[in-house]
Amino acid sequence: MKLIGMLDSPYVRRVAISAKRLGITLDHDPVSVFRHFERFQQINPVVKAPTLVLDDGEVLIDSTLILDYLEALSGKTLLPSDLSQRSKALRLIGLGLAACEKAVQLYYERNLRPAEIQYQPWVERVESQLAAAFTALEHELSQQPLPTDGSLAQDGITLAVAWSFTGLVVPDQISTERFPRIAQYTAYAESLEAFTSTPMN
Ligand SMILES: N[C@@H](CCC(=O)N[C@@H](CS)C(=O)NCC(=O)O)C(=O)O
Repeated sequence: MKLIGMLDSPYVRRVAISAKRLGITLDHDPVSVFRHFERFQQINPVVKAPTLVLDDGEVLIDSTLILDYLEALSGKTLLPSDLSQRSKALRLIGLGLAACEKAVQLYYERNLRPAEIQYQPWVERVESQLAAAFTALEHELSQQPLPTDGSLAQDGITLAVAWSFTGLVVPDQISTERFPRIAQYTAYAESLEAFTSTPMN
């Protein structure tokens, strides 16, 4: 199986890290959705990262759907089976994915759209949504911290990947002082082998 996409994409990175935690070895082809658009198109005409090409040639997209497939394949899961713990994990994952989406939108707005046609109300809306996602995540961690005992599940992976990615592409939007629990948890996650062996850049 081949994972297509750059690790500076939070979605590609969460799949790559999760696969390692599930004990699945993926070949990785770091094709960029921008710099290698035509090459990406040949693999997947929709040009979405991550793309997972299965051994039989089937092409999957969307990190959450790819993770669903990899979990089914491995017979393991990175989600709690207890329903109440599962809903807490799903909330963190949803917030982390929303943060990724908003950071990506802001990055595209700043780097792809010419300055003279940028629409400030849209930028401010996205910035407020990004801040809201991290504020909610910080609150969740204040209510129930994630374990830092060597364990790593999908909520922690997605949260840490979202924070590191935001710090990479729109660093002015976050600070350790404002979101200390997220920053602290991310420092823990980034020190684990699954993360250090899957660097963003
Ligand atoms: N919901 C998707 C989002 C994937 C996504 O938007 N990836 C970006 C890279 S970070 C991408 O493919 N961008 C190219 C484009 O949308 O044209 C997922 O979880 O995989």
